[in-house]
Amino acid sequence: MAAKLHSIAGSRSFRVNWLLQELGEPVEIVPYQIMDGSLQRPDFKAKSPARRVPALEIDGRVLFESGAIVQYLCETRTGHDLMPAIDSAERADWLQWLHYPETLGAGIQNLNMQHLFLPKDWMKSPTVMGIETKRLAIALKAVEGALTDGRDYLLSSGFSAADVMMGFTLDSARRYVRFDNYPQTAAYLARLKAREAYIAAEAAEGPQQFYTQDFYNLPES
Ligand SMILES: N[C@@H](CCC(=O)N[C@@H](CS)C(=O)NCC(=O)O)C(=O)O
Repeated sequence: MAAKLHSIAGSRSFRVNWLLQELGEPVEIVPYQIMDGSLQRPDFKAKSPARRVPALEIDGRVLFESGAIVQYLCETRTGHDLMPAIDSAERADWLQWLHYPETLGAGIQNLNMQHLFLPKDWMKSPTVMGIETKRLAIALKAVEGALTDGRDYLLSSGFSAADVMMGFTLDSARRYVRFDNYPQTAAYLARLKAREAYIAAEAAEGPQQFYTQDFYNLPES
């Protein structure tokens, strides 16, 4: 039976969608929208207590929290190179890069709230926007630093599930921080987006509907 992914196109559920494509696992996408109340439906609350996506129905249970789902899939599926072995020298790096995208994600989420979802200008705070943009720019330096030795992916051994967690996140971060000062990161993101599984995941979930601009500037102060 195909896994069922509760998903909003272009949200963190993309990580799980993409990983399932990398693994060649069949997936049925159950679509939601961020602002239409669909996340509040009682049947969804039973699957995701914080009423967030992703939630994944798989192996006779439901899992929420994207990083945990990605790690679970890597640990329960075989015949892939998406996770270094537990006794490998790269395992700790893998865990670090698997979870670091949520540091970036927290900032992106706050910026999404400010730029996209607060309905009235008086609700928005230029101070919060400025601080969160700066914090995101600082957090991105770690990614650029990890790639400066010329490696193609976060681990020197090659592509892994940590890149799946990071790739989606960078594609959102670029809406708020220009990547001109992060050339390795920009090239890395382009490399990830060219992957067959990434393209298949995009096609499976359809276009995202909340970003209407390629880049969001800070308001004039
Ligand atoms: N740490 C969680 C965060 C989940 C999360 O916040 N998902 C967002 C979409 S990217 C969501 O469902 N937001 C709906 C809301 O905040 O109401 C994860 O990685 O799964």
